[in-house]
Amino acid sequence: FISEPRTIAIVGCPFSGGQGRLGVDEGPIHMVNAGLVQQLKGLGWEVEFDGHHQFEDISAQSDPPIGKLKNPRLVSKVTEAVATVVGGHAKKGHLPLTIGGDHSLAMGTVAGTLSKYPDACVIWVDAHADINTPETTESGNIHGMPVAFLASLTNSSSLGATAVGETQPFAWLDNVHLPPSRIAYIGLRDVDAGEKAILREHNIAAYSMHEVDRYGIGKVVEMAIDRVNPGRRAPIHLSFDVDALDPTVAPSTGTPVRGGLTFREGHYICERLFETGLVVAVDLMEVNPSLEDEESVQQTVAVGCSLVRAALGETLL
Ligand code: 5AB
Ligand code: MN
Ligand code: MN
Ligand code: MN
Repeated sequence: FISEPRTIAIVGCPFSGGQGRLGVDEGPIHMVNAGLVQQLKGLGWEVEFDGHHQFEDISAQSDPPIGKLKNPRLVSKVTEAVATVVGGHAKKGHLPLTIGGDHSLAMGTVAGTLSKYPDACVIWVDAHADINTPETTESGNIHGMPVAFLASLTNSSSLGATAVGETQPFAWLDNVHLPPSRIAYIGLRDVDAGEKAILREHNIAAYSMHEVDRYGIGKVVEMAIDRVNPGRRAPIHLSFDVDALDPTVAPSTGTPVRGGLTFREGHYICERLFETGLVVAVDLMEVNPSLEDEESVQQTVAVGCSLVRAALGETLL
């Protein structure tokens, strides 16, 4: 059913419009400059990388907030383009590896995965649940909302009024549906009150740092897989926000939260998912090389590359 991809297609997404801090758009450039392509070739993959996406033709001339949402037109257009690119690679039988950029990009990556694998499930590794709706968001930053759109907990018509004749931003996502039963979180520790209500209401599989402490990461990963992928046959999309790691491990990121995953816990998740043979797409998001000192930047970029290698087959022995 899943023809095991032998080729990785790197989708570099220098994009920061889903949040307010400049620099996260430099994340993918730094990871590629750190040697990611060679590292993945070293694991035996064919690697296709045609340069970073520039989203050149995408500019929202005038992009005032709609309701609380910031840069809605730009984020909608960029993520729609990402969905097309990721879906295209997946349909060719390649494994798309998307490097961000901010996590709003996952609206595109997961939609792209679903276009090829409609029964895919998502393992979302993050300090945050990224499941705010246009109603619950306090920041208005769309990188805190991708899961709500993917799971159809909101849709384009709930954004509020746009100009007459304007295409509603995110209308392209309205017929994308990731059932809430196919999302599992690992690493949560900074979940907004509105998001907690949503997780409860939809009975979404959520393993916070409390569960990691209680059961250990080994058990948590098995529980997460079993909840979203009971027969262990469905394709898995791994969306890894580097802020899931503790800030001492990955300091250069826009919304760090203390009490996170250790270096090994983060890598274990990636290694174990790869071992299932079910991973069809990987995202590594939210590395921001403009934050913290040079050593922290190097450390964060290196850990980003090493998480990706772990998710794509690097083993310790
Ligand atoms: B990230 C917050 N929940 O909605 C919000 O880094 C943070 O992609 C979102 O996980 C963090 O603004 C988004 C407070
Ligand atoms: Mn996060
Ligand atoms: Mn939808
Ligand atoms: Mn995130």
